[in-house]
Amino acid sequence: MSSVNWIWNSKGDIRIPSPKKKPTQLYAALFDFEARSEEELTVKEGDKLSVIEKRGDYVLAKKLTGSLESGLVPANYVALLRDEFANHKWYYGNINRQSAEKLLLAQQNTSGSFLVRISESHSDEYTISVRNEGKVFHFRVHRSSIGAYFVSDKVSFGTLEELVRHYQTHFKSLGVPLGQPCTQPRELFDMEPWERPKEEFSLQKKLGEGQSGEVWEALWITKNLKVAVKMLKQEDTKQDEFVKEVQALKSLHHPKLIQLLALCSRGDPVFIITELMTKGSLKSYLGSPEGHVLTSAHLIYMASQVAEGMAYLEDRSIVHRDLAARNILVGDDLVCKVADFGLARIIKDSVYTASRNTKIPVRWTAPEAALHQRFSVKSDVWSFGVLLYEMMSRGKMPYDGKSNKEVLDILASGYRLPCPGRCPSNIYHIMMECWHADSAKRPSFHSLHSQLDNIYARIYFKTIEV
Ligand code: ACK
Repeated sequence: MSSVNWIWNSKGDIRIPSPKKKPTQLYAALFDFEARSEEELTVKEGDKLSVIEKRGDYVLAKKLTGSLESGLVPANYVALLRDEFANHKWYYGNINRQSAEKLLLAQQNTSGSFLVRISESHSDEYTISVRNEGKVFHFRVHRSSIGAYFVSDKVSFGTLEELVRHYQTHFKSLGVPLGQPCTQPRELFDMEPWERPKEEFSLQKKLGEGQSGEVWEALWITKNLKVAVKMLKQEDTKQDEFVKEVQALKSLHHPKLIQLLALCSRGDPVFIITELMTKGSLKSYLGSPEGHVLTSAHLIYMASQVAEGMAYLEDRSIVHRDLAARNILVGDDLVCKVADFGLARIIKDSVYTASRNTKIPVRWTAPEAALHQRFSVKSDVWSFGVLLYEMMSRGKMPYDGKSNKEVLDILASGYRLPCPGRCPSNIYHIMMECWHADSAKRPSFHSLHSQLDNIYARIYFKTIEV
């Protein structure tokens, strides 16, 4: 087990140390890019950049010559300079299949337009994506054991450039002609549709204060739609936190996850526009008169929806890291949605190591995450158990009266939260499974969803009593 230097702050929360710095990587800009906001970086084709980190569809890059400024650049505007391909117009580096298709099918491209990208499943291989008669075809470029490039094992090439040139002149052997390299649309295809002017929103009622700023109910005037506006003061927010939250929200679509609708990212404060949930957070709902009359059946129905939303994140290896009743929003007819992806990270490995001085919600956090920063889908499952406890106890604070340090100590000695009064034993059994000391033995969100759904169905059809 690694020894970690964690420190208690005055409130008893744990602040976690910075991980070791990753070496920077050298990139080149493939196209001119004009910054549209302060957090973006203007680059000229050919500029050499060091990439500090990837953030969704963007990279945080620093110029290596001239002004030495840093900022966000769309990931498809840069290519890793580990190879000679970065200088080719057809080389699009690390873009996925979907983005390649979107680009190639855009107006400015025609049959024969093509690009080469890094293969999604094998990072040392490439894929040629070609447009032909309104469709996009993808050809995997394999590497032989001696490093040669080939599409068909009948003919191989020393470099990717030779391979591309070959197929540009030998149309038939690929089946579809390779013509001109794909050209970029002038406007940015990803960020623009989300960005709206602030004048389109009329603020109507302050709903409350979240961790990162005020939340308002507003009217989206042009759409005549009631929405929630989360305001982020630039001085209070780390720009990178904001970008992470937005990137995570943009790519996720599920009826049990709060949907991002628009952004006003110019000026201060920044607005994040999401769907409005009429009953507010589950935490406050549980404490309201309406919340007090909820039966176990209602609560199980709601918990099952949360598990469903979390199963969607589980499938994408996305760790929420702050799953709790305060981050679930309730709508009409007891609809529940998972919100606040401020702490979410898209992870490639199954365990994410938290970075920087992130404050963690100890009472909801699995011991291996609180003590050793081992955040994973399974640490979210632990938090789901605590959320179930909050629900079944109608909003009680978990481990009430104990300090964060005491909580960690008693958990280490095997103690677990007790069964709340009126909580059916099969639901408490699920909570206890979520709190298994061995994270691998905790259930998946898919299994939690189906267990809760089954229990709900059995109550509903009166085959069991609670
Ligand atoms: O518990 P609440 O009433 O529900 O108070 C908090 C407050 O804003 C600060 O987070 C409420 N809130 C946050 N997002 C939304 C939303 N999308 N719809 C409705 N209320 C929201 C939350």
